[in-house]
Amino acid sequence: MEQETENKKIITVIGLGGAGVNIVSRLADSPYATHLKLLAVDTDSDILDNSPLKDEQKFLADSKWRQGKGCGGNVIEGQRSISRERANIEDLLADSSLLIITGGLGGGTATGGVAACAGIAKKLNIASIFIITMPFSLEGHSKRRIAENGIKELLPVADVLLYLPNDLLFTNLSGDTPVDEAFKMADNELARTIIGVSEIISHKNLLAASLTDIKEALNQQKSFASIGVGIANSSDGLNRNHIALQRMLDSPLLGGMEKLKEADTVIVSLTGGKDLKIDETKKTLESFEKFVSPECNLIIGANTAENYKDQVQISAIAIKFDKTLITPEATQHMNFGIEKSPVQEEKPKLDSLFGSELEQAELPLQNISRGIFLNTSPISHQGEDLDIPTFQRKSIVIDKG
Ligand SMILES: Nc1nc2c(ncn2[C@@H]2O[C@H](COP(=O)(O)OP(=O)(O)OP(=O)(O)O)[C@@H](O)[C@H]2O)c(=O)[nH]1
Ligand SMILES: [Mg+2]
Repeated sequence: MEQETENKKIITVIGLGGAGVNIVSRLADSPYATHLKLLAVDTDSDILDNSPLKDEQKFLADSKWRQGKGCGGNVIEGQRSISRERANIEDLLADSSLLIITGGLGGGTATGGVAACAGIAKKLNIASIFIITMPFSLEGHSKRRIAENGIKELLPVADVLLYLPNDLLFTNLSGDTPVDEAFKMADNELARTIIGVSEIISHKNLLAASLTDIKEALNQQKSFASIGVGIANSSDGLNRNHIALQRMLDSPLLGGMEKLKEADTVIVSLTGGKDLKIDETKKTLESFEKFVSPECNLIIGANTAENYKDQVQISAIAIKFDKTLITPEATQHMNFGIEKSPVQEEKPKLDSLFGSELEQAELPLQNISRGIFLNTSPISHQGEDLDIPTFQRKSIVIDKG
């Protein structure tokens, strides 16, 4: 049985609802996502028709009852529609070893459907990772509430949940950016995150972490995660690993080095072209021990892939297992992206930590304190995201690829 699981390594990404279909469509454009099986599932036929995905990658859910018109923001309908397709979705997932589900919470199809998808994955004994967005503040309270309720439903059944606030994805955009354009950029950011996660899961050569370790980490109930992805190529300078690592640590979706320090498990992966050097790679990955607590289960892996040529990507998922009862208040605090991390303003750059050789003195993590923000509510429902450190706003890298 375990042998069977090890052999079958198909990672399926389901994009659920309108946002999910768009994110998966972006993945289909990316040369770095060719190892992923992509599926777009929606109750809205227009959204699917407008997607450049192939017909066999599209699945119109519950056409009998919804008649291809979507769920119009009705979460109960979304839940019913995806549940009615349980058998078909099981068939679509029959060959998969891991399921990544993406979409935007706040509407009907994805908000209602995510928990049903998690249930299907559980039944098939497939680990499930949810990478989903929370609505913009400007979309209003009611969407936010719908999304938060969706999170509460999802928590008990998802293996890993990364939920990313749209506000954070957009902090580096000017106010006059057209909404369509902004969503496209968010789709790119989400697509990049999904590729990062899948790289972590599928690392196979150079330094291999065992799939069993990873599944064990992912299969824990009620785990909350944040992710950092950093990419660098030869045009960034000689030490691409160093730069990719710095960008990973600056990654807005990670929420700061504090997230690494607090994590129970950190899975980190480095992917590069065939020119990737083993010693330099090991050094970079091993330096991670300094970023995490001594009790942390650190899983590291490295990959080479043809399509990376002179590029290096470092991805890290910081997972914290929840030992408390989930309350609505707690749900707010689990919003990783937007959680205030004033400490990041003080975060030293790798250059000063590592010197040019990446071989370093102790990181001053012990000195980190949340200061006056320690007991404050991390989320602003309405206003701008002025609490997000400036460097975070600037460091979003939009993948145009
Ligand atoms: N990244 C991204 N987010 C989007 C996009 N469109 C909408 N969203 C976000 O996702 C949330 C849900 O919207 P949809 O995906 O359209 O909703 P749905 O799941 O299709 O639900 P129904 O249309 O009600 O059936 C919205 O509140 C937005 O925050 C998009 O194109 N890209
Ligand atoms: Mg829709």
